[in-house]
Amino acid sequence: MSSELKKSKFAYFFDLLDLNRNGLLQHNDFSDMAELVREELQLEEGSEEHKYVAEKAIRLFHQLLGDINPSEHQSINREEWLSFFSEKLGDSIDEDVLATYQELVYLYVFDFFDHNRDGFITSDEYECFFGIFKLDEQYLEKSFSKLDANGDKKVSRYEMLAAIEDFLISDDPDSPGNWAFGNWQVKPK
Ligand SMILES: [Ca+2]
Ligand SMILES: [Ca+2]
Ligand SMILES: [Ca+2]
Repeated sequence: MSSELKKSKFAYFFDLLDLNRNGLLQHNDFSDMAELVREELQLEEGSEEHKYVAEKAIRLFHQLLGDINPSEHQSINREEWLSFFSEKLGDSIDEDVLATYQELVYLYVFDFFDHNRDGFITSDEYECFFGIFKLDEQYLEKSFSKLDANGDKKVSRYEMLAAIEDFLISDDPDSPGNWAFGNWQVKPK
């Protein structure tokens, strides 16, 4: 069992990654995401950089498939997702699972959006993240300010990793990291 707060964050994260919003995490959610990033970064189709983005996008999906072992081939449903994360990051925390997903989520949501590769996410770069995942922009500013713990108008790797950890395991409704990916209380469109 895990708290209602955690459950709603896990559910929100599933809905966010389910890019085509069909209730299943499948290969195309991750490859389409890579394609959107390719367009955004204006990478040439088939270039080394494009391949790098595509491979990295799929890594998260492959880890999920290996860990969740879904009943349908290459397709993870919401129940399977929730039961995996409730078991591993619920009342007792599996530190290995936490470390693995903290890093993968970091690579998935941070690295891609650091367009100028300076090691920081600015609010413009974060806006692009909101755009690709079709998140409600009215929460953009609030989310960004929660992530930016030291208030220097940019989010460092350290700030992002701390926020992701909070997002994944914090039971505190006031924890700023709950806001890492927008407002988890509102289902993404
Ligand atoms: Ca989907
Ligand atoms: Ca940057
Ligand atoms: Ca900062």
